[in-house]
Amino acid sequence: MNVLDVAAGALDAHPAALLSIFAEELQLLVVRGAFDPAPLAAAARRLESDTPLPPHAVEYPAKPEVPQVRVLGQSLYSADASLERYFDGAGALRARFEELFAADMELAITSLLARLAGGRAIAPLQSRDGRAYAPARIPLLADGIGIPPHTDNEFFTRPGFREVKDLVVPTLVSFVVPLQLPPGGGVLEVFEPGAGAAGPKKRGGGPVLDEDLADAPRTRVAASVGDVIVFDSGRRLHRVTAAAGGARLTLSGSLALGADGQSVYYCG
Ligand SMILES: O=C(O)CCC(=O)C(=O)O
Repeated sequence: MNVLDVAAGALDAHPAALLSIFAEELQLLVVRGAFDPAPLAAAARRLESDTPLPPHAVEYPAKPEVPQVRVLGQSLYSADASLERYFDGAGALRARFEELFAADMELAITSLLARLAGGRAIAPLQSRDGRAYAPARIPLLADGIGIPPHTDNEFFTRPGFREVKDLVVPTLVSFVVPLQLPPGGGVLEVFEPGAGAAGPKKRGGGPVLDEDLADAPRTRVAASVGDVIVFDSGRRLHRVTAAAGGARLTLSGSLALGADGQSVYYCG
């Protein structure tokens, strides 16, 4: 796996790192010290205590019966085909972000990504009728909860992606901004190609499960609040181990190259 672990101050040496992920030359990028951790941690504390998040079952195609991951903002992969509720929520989410973060986080993240995008614009995804997709989502993994193994390109088969699959090249890359990391667990693991494949083969099909991955080669992503993780979530099997000793909160979103190849679009 090709990994680039770089301090935010040294990013200018890697002006097309994001494009390298789409091109499958790089799988994982960790930008250290991209943001001041204090306002991120403060937002996480508020999210945890003041405002209980609405529960959302995260319907990962890999394992829909997993315990609930709560998400502020609706993930596009759990939206229905009408997208009515998703678009209503997207506006509310932008307003909530303004209130939660001292800085304009959408601008801060897109400015960072633009430094890695080889001159491509980083633009919010818009529907054909001009409605704005959500900028990101905030999944909250309570103690004991993780995200099961999956690859994000599977989301293109979901009802919420009905329009998106015509607007972009159907390969997703994720960005993850940790807001709060638990003392144990809650670690992103990115696997080598073919990891765990023997399990579904033995079962005659279905998804790769946690128990298939015991000996699978992987990269565990050690990050801190203030860092940004960008990785080939579309093609690389990945999971987040169960949070232990506290909750894990991240501000996360998906990136895709526009169908014309000139812009990189983001959505939650
Ligand atoms: O929260 C993370 O570290 C990864 C989230 C994830 O599974 C994804 O972006 O597809």
